[in-house]
Amino acid sequence: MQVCLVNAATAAEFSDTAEFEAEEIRRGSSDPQLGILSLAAVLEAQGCCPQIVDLNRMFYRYADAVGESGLEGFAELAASQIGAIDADVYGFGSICSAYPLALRIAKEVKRLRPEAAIVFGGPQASVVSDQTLKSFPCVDFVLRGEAEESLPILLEELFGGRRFDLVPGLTHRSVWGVQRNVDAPLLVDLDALPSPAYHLTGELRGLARASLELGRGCPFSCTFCSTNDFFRRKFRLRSPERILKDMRAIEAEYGIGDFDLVHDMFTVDRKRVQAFCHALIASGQGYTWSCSARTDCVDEELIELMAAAGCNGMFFGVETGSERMQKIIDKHLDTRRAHEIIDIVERAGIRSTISLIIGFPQETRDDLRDTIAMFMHSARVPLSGPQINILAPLANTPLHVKYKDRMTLDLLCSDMSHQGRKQHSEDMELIRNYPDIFPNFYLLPTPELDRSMLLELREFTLMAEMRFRWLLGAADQAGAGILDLFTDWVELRDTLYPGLAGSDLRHYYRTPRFLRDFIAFLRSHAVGTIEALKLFLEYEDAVSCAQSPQSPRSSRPLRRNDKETLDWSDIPVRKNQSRVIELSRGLEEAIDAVMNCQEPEWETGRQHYVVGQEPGKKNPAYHVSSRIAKTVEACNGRRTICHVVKHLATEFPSVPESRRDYEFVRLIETAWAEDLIEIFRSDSAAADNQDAGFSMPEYTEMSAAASARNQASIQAL
Ligand code: B12
Ligand code: SF4
Repeated sequence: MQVCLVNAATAAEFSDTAEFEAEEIRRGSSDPQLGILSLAAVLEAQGCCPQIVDLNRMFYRYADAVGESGLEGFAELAASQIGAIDADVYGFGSICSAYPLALRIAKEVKRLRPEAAIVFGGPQASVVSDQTLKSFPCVDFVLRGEAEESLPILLEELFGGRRFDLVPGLTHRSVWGVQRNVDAPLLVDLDALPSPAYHLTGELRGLARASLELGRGCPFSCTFCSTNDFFRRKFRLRSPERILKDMRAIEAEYGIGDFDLVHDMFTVDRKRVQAFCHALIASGQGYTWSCSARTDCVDEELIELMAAAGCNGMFFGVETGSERMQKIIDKHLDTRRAHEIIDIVERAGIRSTISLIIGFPQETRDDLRDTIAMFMHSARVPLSGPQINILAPLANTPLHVKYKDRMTLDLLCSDMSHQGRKQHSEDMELIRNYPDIFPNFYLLPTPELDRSMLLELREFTLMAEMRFRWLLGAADQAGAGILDLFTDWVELRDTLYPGLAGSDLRHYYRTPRFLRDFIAFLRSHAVGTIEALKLFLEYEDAVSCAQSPQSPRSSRPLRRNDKETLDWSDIPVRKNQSRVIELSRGLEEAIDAVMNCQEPEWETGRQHYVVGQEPGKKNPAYHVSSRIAKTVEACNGRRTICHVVKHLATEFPSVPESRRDYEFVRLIETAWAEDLIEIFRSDSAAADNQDAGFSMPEYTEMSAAASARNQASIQAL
């Protein structure tokens, strides 16, 4: 019996190049999907070797080859590649966001392989199994819930007695119509499961971190959540020994020591979290890891222990900053305590992600204000990052059940369900025809709040925080808060681009135009006179005026550790397309002021910074001395070391001529040591220079003599 398992696509919804090329999206979608890998490991242990199809990787290969104009054809391509795999059973994983796509692919696979069985499983198919079988004849079975025990039973029946009513958790067709068998019993001992079959896909190869399942089940009952019910609220944790065993195996095979530990709510049981941390500390392995937590299930002592055990990231679903809404959605977090926990996690040196939701039916402007205040608190804390999502009614959650008759379909739905600019027209047709199967693409009524305002607020806060969090923080501090500032901003935005809506609006916030327009708006707004804000505006101007370097052509980067001797013809180039700027005051003081909600206390005058373009870096400005600034600025990709040295001679005429070569090459070396520049060598140019009698004798001798002074001189510069 041949089985082909297809994971749920989490990347295939992107319709323009800028979207699918975004680094974070690529990174997220290259993570292995543990559900499919766990099932594959179980089947493998029973002697069946399943083939795994990774739709995300397939999408990227396809998108890279065809570009955005050909993306519409992805479902057909995926189906033809899956259909080309000779299998008796095709098992599809599912996630709400890509459920229409999965069904379109399955329909085509069924056409190509009518004799094979199509089985769906995973979080989305499980909650809409009956409707799926009723509406999509291409799907033969849905195996609901955790399937490590039930999938082998189904396969046995498929190729044996075909007594499908004996398969727990199965929804299937019978002569009486769609039948829903009783749920499969819960898997209590997760240690008994084999480790995910990472080796079948090689997906971990080349990754910096690995996902590893820590456990399943959250006992809470938030009204919008779908996972609590899926894992039947039964909190289960794998033992520390078992986790450590898997970590060691992953490190040995793939060299990875950083882990994303998957569990919806790891911190429910304090004693077990402590036991896990003590085991990690005692192991002395030095692994690092991140996890999910609730702000009411941790305190300072536990957070410090987690940090000592290698925790480097915590995800908190805080959802709303409003006490009133906390009760309405059955989350019941103390929002003041949530603010404190963000600070405690920061002090422990752990990154935190604060996830928030807007668009609840009962939400008022005051509730929204509190949520934005929570967002801004996280934005002000350097190691914290806020996320804001528009509510998506996930199928069969209490919230969906309550509002299923009042859902509306809009141009732009929740980013939870679709993050791209355009939904495929065939998806749209399915979504329109089957609201019960795809409710997550709909929006709920928000009688107290204008829905288009909410959609724009989400784009605005998210993009502004991502691109200029400190400027946003200063603006928040200066006036009545970001929500009111946003209202003023939208008035202007609407005059600039009247009628901008839907995916065009989402796109606008991702373009440099937004930054330009918003900066201009702030200058004309009352908050623009505030000291810290003025400095951030100066910063944005300086960055936009400064030039990025050129990439040198046909040359190879030198590696510092190889200790190769530099040559006059080598080309030093600023790293990460960085720019060099000069500001009238210290950026650090302005950032401190925003972090602490105070007025800045300026202690310094003009300052220099190298500003890199490193995606995701919170403060990309690196403080340097004026000499290093001039040096790095001169490394524009068009000058050789020889030309940079000549250029610096004009910048620093007071340096005696006899010392210039040495001093200026030392500056280049220092910038290299500080990782501000890279040095490229064109082998032909080096040979040409030698022929022409160029060499760097003074530099190499003096450099050796000066190496002991290296550290001191870096600090002095
Ligand atoms: C890691 C994760 C991700 C990763 C990887 C996705 C993945 N599928 O693994 C990333 C970051 C990419 C991701 C993204 C999203 N995620 Co997510 N994610 C998770 C998370 C936290 C863990 C998944 C996991 O590894 N679970 C452990 C494994 C063992 O369980 P499992 O995957 O469910 O698999 C079991 C069963 O489902 C079943 N099964 C699975 N596949 C198959 C296939 C067959 C044939 C069969 C028979 C059975 C079967 O058997 C498996 C073993 O028991 C879950 C929550 C959770 N705790 O599960 C949410 C979850 C899957 N995500 C969810 C959502 C909504 C999203 C997003 C759409 C929204 C968002 N913005 O976060 C995006 C995707 C869209 C996008 N473009 O980005 C929802 C899905 C709800 C739903 N009804 O579909 C979940 C359940 C969380 C929630 N909020 O409720 N996610
Ligand atoms: S605490 Fe998190 S995982 Fe648990 S029910 Fe609430 S939202 Fe879901």
